[in-house]
Amino acid sequence: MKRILITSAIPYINGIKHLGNLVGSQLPADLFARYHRARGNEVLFLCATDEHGTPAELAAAKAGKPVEEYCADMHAVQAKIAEGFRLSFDHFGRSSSAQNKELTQYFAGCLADQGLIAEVDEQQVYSHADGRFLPDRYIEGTCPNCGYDKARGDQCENCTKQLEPTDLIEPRSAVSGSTDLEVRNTRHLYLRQSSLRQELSDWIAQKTDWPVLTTSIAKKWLNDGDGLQDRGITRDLDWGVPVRRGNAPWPGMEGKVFYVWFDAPIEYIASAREWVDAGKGDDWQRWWRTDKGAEDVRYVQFMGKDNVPFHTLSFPATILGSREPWKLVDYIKSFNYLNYDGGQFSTSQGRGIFMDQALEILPPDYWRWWLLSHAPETSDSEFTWDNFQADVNKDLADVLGNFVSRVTKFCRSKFGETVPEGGGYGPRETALIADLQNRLESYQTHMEAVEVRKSAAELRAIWALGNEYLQAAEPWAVYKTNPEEAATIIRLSLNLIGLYGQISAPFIPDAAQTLRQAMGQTDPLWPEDLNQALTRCAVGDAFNVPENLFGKITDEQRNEWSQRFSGTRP
Ligand code: B3M
Ligand code: ZN
Repeated sequence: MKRILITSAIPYINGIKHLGNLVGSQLPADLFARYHRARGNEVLFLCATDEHGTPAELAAAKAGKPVEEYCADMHAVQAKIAEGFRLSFDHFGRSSSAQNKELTQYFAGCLADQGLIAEVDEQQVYSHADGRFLPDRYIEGTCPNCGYDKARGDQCENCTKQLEPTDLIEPRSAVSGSTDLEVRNTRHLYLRQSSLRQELSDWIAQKTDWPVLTTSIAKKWLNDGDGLQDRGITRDLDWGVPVRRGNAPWPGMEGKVFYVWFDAPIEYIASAREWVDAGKGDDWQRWWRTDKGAEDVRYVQFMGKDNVPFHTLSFPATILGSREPWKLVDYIKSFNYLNYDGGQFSTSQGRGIFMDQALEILPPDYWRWWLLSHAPETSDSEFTWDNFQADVNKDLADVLGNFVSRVTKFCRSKFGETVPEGGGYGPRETALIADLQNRLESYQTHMEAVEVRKSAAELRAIWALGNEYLQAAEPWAVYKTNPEEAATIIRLSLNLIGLYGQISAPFIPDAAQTLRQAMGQTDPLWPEDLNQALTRCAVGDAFNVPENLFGKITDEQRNEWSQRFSGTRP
């Protein structure tokens, strides 16, 4: 039995994620977790909400709620939607947890003890009326380039020019509108990650099995020079992990918090502590400390490509720099972007389909299947309603659903709702089982290698084998002259349904469960021995006909939805 630690990038708290976010981290992580659990491995699958930083403050202000309350509410919303998609986290934590505060401060203390923290004086805009320093995007004014009067201190969204707050004409606070601003000195902590450059470079050089997307981004940042500059890990904000050196105060850092990207990955560890504190597990160090049992854990992370630099360089710098035996990631699976109907999904513009909306119109299996079978692995991929309708109807309704329906209904009408006896297998059955064996092995190989699309393609091919067999064996014709042979065909076909209920579960957990229940198999047992798996539905066992496993998406629905989701979300 292997032990596998799985984390998905933790979604920001400021709103509901779109399907592009889902397919780039949480969903493939869930696929992998479900697969490994089904193979009998010990899995710890963790995720959380990323709750600190300016975006959370801004979103809370917009919602008219105190930030703590906003985050608690949105965490509950995201957790419920995650359940809706059947994301099987062992724990869905919160980066604002007490556990993460303590660990973040602890890591900062370790890094300081190792001489890896520098204190740097900077200049920043202070607002007297607000009584606080303003992050760049909290400052508004007139763009010196195009004259737009609502340009932000980091960028003008009218002409897209990148700005410094001091470039703005008549700058004012976006919080209060006050123009009583001044540039002040402020001291910040910097993580001296440039001194870890060689160590990180050597570590990444060993990772020859990582996806090219992951290593190419990591190497670009390492070799460009500007990626591994020392980086500021503190901010002048109220909302965040207060800056402390372990459990001691940090002189000069009063009133400041750690930068959200410093504490967010530490939440991967904190989430395991939350899991234990919630009574769901009894030892988190066994997963995270190589001196406490984690040396035989395989740790796999999932994320979109924009998060790769933080996971290949920044977070490993925190871990390595602590000089303590924390578990480093073993494999980083990263994804390109999913586009939406000729453009990009966009949270800020409300463009595309968001997770809550998706569940309002179709059950999770439809989305899981389409998204995973089109995962943007080697390049960006695109969601279009035509393609979604065509592929879901073909794969789920015509191939899988149709097979199940034809076999069970035919059996019910000719032999009743129990597995018929029939005789021994002929050459066609032997050939089918050999094909299944090959396909199943390659399905497993792709799953082990975290090749999502290839895994989906194999599963689809395994479903298709059932249909092809049925088409060639023609039990409905054979029945007229040789009912015993027809019974053999149906006995094997019913067992195929049971098999599908086992091996399809990582992709389409609900439908897979329906199939297993229909065949009287409640336990998700992986077919380690295929021949044995194909006899689990024994002669005389009862089964049900699952009604409407997958309805087809009609043209009317497709037109209505593509219309409904063509604009931006209000
Ligand atoms: N919250 C960004 C994102 O959701 C960020 C990931 C943090 S992973 C530690 O894409
Ligand atoms: Zn402008």
